[in-house]
Amino acid sequence: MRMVFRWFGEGNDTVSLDQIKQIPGVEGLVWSLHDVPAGEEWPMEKIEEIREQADKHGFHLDVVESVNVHEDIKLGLPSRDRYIQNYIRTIEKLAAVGVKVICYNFMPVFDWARTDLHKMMDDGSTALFFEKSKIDGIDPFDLVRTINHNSMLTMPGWEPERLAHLTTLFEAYRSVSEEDLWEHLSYFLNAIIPTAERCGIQMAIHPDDPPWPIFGLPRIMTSQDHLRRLLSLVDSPANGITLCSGSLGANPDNDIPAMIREFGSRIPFAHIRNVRVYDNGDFIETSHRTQDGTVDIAGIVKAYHDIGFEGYCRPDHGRHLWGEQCRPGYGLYDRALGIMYLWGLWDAYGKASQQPEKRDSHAGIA
Ligand code: CS2
Ligand code: MN
Repeated sequence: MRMVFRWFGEGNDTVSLDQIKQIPGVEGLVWSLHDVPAGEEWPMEKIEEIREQADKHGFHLDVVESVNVHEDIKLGLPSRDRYIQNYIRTIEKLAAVGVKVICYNFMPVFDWARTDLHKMMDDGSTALFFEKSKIDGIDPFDLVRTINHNSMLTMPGWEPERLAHLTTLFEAYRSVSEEDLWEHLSYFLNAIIPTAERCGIQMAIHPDDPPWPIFGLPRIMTSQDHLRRLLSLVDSPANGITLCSGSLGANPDNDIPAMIREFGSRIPFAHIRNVRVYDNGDFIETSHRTQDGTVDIAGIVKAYHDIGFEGYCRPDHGRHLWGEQCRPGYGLYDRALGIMYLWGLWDAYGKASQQPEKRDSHAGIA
């Protein structure tokens, strides 16, 4: 298991590279060009800029999250071919700087959705919360306003330019069924996977969050059956999964350890997060500790350990602790605690006997 940490870039993240450097076992950054709109080809100068910053701190940039998919591709419009060509060129450029995994998602209009970004817990921390009845009754425009007003930084997946055309988008999706969306995903994958294969990159789809349709929009990446179908669309190692335990875990019917055992090497990237799911379907993001939520984090790490997982892993989200002012879900403290819990389990499952190579060379001292 290779630990990585999501970083939004200089001036766009409250967590610094110096801080990330001090979290045990983090070897690379999960990054993106957050200011390039979906559908555009990524400029090499901007990629190089991030590379320089990462190099200075000794981090690799093997994992990108996300290269966003333009809505015209998801809608299956004729203009999609142009955007697919841009996507392909971006894959080639990323391969040229050594990227190994590209995470993406195929959710119409909205990426993840929550009703409250700072729900107060009884211990004084706050966390992202999803209230099912509220979503059923809310106007999507209000949700956009809530998300953007409650965050000091633009939330990934909720970029203003993407949401500016909300009415038109809703209109366009009215005639797109789940089967249509599958077809559009298949068209996209058949177009890009040969390039990914040739470049040595694994594409890794992120499941829908939450894993059910919202606002009447189709959602197709929500269960083990769906992930199996995804893998069969193009049967290539380059067509893989970002297995997000937090997204899938919001539906307690999803057995995540079973997915790990079934999909194995087709999971190049693990997102690990716990959620507590309530009887009425609401859920809140909790600490990573198994006992704090509904998701069997210990069982998940055990499954990864058992299959000899050598892919990348990141703590998905964290709570906001100790008064930290940060991008919702992406503070330093709780994600760092999460990493130590994950390492604790991993080591307990068998790696603890591995000692540092040399004890007499002052390794690690500046
Ligand atoms: C992430 C997603 O912050 C999050 O909830 O897990 O936004 C994820 O980055 C995208 O869905 C991947 O395309
Ligand atoms: Mn995730």
